[in-house]
Amino acid sequence: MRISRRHFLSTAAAGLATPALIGTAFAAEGGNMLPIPDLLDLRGGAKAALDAQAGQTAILSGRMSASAGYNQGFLGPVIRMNRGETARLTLGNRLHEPVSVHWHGMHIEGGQDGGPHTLVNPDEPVEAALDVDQPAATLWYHSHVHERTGAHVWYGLAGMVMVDDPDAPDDGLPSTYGVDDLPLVVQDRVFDRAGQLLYAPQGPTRMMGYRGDQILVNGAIRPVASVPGGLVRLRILNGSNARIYHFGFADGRSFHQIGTDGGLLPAPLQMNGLTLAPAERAEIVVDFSDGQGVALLSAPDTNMMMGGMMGGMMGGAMASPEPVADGGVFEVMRFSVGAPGADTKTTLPARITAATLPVARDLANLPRRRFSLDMMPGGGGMMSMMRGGGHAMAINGDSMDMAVINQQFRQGQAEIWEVSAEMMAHPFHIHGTSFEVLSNSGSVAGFERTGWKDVVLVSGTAELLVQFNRTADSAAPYMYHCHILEHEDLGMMGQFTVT
Ligand SMILES: [Cu+2]
Repeated sequence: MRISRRHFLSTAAAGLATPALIGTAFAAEGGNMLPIPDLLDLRGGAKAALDAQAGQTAILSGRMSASAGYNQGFLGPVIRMNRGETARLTLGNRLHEPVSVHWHGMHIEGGQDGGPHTLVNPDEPVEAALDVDQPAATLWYHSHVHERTGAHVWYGLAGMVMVDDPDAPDDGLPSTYGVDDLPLVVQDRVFDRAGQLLYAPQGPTRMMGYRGDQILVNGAIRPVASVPGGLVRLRILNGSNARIYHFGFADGRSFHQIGTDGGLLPAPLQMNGLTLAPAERAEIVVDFSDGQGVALLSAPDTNMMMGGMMGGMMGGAMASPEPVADGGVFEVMRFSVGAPGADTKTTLPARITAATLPVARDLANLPRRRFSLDMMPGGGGMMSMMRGGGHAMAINGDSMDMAVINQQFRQGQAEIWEVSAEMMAHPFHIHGTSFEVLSNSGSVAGFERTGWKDVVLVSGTAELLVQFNRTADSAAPYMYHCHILEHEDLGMMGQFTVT
């Protein structure tokens, strides 16, 4: 569901007079400096350790919360890799349960993919070697253990990946990490009265996805980024379990999108509003050369089952705080603008070198498959679904079963997937490749707007052009699933081989 410019602006305008400060219990929070994650730089053959560990983190000031992270107490470093190299890591686990490290968006073999069959058990380090061969892109990594992904990501087992292509032309885009090229991992969270991160989906908050009333960027609540007075590139990852953001700036300024999930677009795309569903990424360039600071806002997430009727009906049974903002726009973070630096860019190139993939395009002759994202498989009814355990949701009627391979594909064979969503919009993700969105809800956005994707928000039916150039066997198959993590954990996932 793309929000139109007019819709965003009218919603934003309504919210601007009285900015809906969110999280009433901790309304004074926010305003700290944006944390810039450490870089774990694997370029040039450097090898590094990535250890899942428990933490105690002051996300709310003065209150420590149990949390988890990779190499740190909450979230993880930005991991940087070069195309054409093998990225090597030793994956460790100092927690008390198995985790994994799924490389979301990477075109790597099933055995390298870090899905639910390739666990990292406590105190049993695993050597990982990732053969990086895809266009430069903003990707991410997170734990992906069947029925535990929602909890793992919520408590912090996630981080960003930047793939660089040393052979790609330098299009003059802002690219100084942490200065004019900023990673922004946007997540919503719930805290209990003691200030502890709280993950307790049940009833409607489980069925519609678990959303929080506090917005974190790189682990800090509504932070402030100090940026140079010129062009600044923002690599935005929606790392939330379920929340869809409709971003825009408080002063209505336009910005340019330059990249989507799988890499760069053919040309900068001017816009005022940007929708990102869970796990989607966007690279945008914002012009701060006027020196004016500004807040990044989001319109509320309206992706509710049956138009929110469930939430209203079950309101008294809500097990967690209400989602952010009752109908209001809310603040995500702010930017304060300093002087331009020596390397600050001031003009965007008219064309950029788009990501390319070798995919057959004789669309009329391609095989088709259908995928139905089912919230009520077997017609078991609402109450049975709400009580249901790991099998309450499904794809094509089949709930995720670790012992069943749901589909088989041929390496290098392009196909058209027709994916349809039931009862809500679902962000559909495919492991192991990037795809092109041929149509969505009956409209054709075009490659120049969508680029290569690995997540698409499906409301109605989407047609995807899909081709796998790597393989996955039945010991470590790829997954396709809804990236509302509560839906994934409830079984809206399937697994497949590519041979
Ligand atoms: Cu879903």
